[in-house]
Amino acid sequence: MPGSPESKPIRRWTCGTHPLTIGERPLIMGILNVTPDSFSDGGMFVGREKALQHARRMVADGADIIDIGGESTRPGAIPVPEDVELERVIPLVETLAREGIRVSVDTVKPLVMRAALAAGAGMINDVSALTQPGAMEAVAAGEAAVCLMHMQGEPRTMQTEPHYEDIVQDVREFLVERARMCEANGIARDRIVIDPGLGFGKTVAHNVALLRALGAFKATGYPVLVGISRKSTLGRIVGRDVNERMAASVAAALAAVARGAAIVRVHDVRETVDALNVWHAIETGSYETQILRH
Ligand code: 7PJ
Repeated sequence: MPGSPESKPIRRWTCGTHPLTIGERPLIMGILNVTPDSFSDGGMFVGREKALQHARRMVADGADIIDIGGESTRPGAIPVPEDVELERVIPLVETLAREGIRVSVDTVKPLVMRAALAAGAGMINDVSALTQPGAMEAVAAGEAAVCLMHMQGEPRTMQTEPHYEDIVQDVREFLVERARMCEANGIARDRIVIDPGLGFGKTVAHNVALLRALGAFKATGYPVLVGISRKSTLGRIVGRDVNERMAASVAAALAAVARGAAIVRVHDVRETVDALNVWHAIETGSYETQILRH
């Protein structure tokens, strides 16, 4: 069966000081957005406390990693200055890492990467796959894991007529090339995760094709991360606004895991965990809870 636990190789995955095992069960990455549009009510302190509470809630609901983003990468988004991003993200990394929570930082900036690693982040999640000058060196200097994501163009313009020769081949080749480059620059293989970058310079058809072909990404040997939660492709399929896409997101996460995703990046941790636990029970015949709440 695709996605049944026996079919997945199990290995240790370096994620800073909190190693994880990849392949034993799907891992859940909970999304923590600290861009002002997500926390528009009140000043930084209120925002910070709320953000921490939300992170702890997601961990209690079964999240393995909290992905903190201080710069919006949504289509059309404008870049944020370095000092603003640092101020939004680093105090959260410090606090959560001190509490023993695994943290990933969603950034493209080498300076933010270095600060995040020094503050205890276990993973750097880079939507530009370490292509910014200095980014590769910043990650190589630490021990944390890295997620290499594919994006065509840049957030400001990426949704204007994305084009590929062959969507699956093009994206996979790019990711394998970036991963090899990382290895050549001293980032060990067991620190690398790849991500097809759903919604980043892709049409609905491209995103669906990539999800259907996740097996081709898994076959590279690198663990695959999938982020589809609440994205417009799901809106297009079900005809719903962004805040009404929970069921669609859970369905997509399940389908991604069934096709080989090792990590799913989600907003709705509790619901995703429940769905994956039920699916796992039916796949294996064992109803011992697979993903535990805390
Ligand atoms: C992704 C991401 C994704 C990874 C965002 C959103 C847009 N990082 N950051 N993969 N998406 N690795 O969540 O809608 O798909 S921001």
